[in-house]
Amino acid sequence: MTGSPLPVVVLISGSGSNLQAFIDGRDEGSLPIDIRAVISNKPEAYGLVRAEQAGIPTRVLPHRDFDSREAYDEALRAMIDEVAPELVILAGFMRILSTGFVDHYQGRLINIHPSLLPAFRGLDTHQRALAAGVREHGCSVHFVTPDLDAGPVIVQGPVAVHDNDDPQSLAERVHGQEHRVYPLAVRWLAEGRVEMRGERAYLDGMPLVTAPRLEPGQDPGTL
Ligand code: NHR
Ligand code: GAR
Repeated sequence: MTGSPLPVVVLISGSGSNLQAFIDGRDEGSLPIDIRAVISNKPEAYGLVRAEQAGIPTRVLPHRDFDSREAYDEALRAMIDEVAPELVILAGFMRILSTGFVDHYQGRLINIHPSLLPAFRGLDTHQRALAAGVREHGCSVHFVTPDLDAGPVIVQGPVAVHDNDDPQSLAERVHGQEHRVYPLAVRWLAEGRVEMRGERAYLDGMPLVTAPRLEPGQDPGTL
């Protein structure tokens, strides 16, 4: 790996299994990032333990301490900018972010959403996918724009839906793909291969008219 690692901050609310995938990639040398801080809006998030075990500074910013979304987002922005990341990664962060916050990090803020966007924006995606009877589900890494779950997609990780799936079994299969595609997208950003221009994502200078898909079992190096 050449060049200096990309400074990032990871925002979480829960288990932090995607955070763990970043830590593992960093430790294995396949992901050139410097995780400057992990920030959670929930003090009990298990991802904070994962960060501490990996020697990464943690911060907690409970949203209940603030009167408005704007006040919360202002404090969050100050906390992030203190460590000067070039990329802010939402990894199971469950708070909607105001337009001012999103605009401040334009092109430097990404999320993983548990559906094949534009299908199933919002919450409870696995249950809704099963109720809709789709044969294919998955996850999408996208640049965050003010419009919820509507920013340009960088890469998707499809999974097959099985006849006997329940929301939990389906979520587990999607998680397997999340832990493959999210580090891949971050690596592309760290290598300068992906960027957002206007309302579109570009890979190697080419507009992503349809997002690349990493199939289950496919080697990420082939994309
Ligand atoms: N903010 C903006 N402006 N745009 C996006 O695309 C965002 C975002 C903030 C978070 C992640 C997202 C997802 O992948 C995300 C994308 C939380 C909610 C939500 O309704 C919706 C989408 C996402 C994250 N949150 C409730 C709220 O009032 C709280 C829910 C809870 O605490 O359980 O913020 O799906
Ligand atoms: C992931 O499945 C992610 O796609 C989803 O939360 C989970 C977090 O898991 N994100 C959202 O639903 C955002 N609204 P993790 O904490 O183990 O990484």
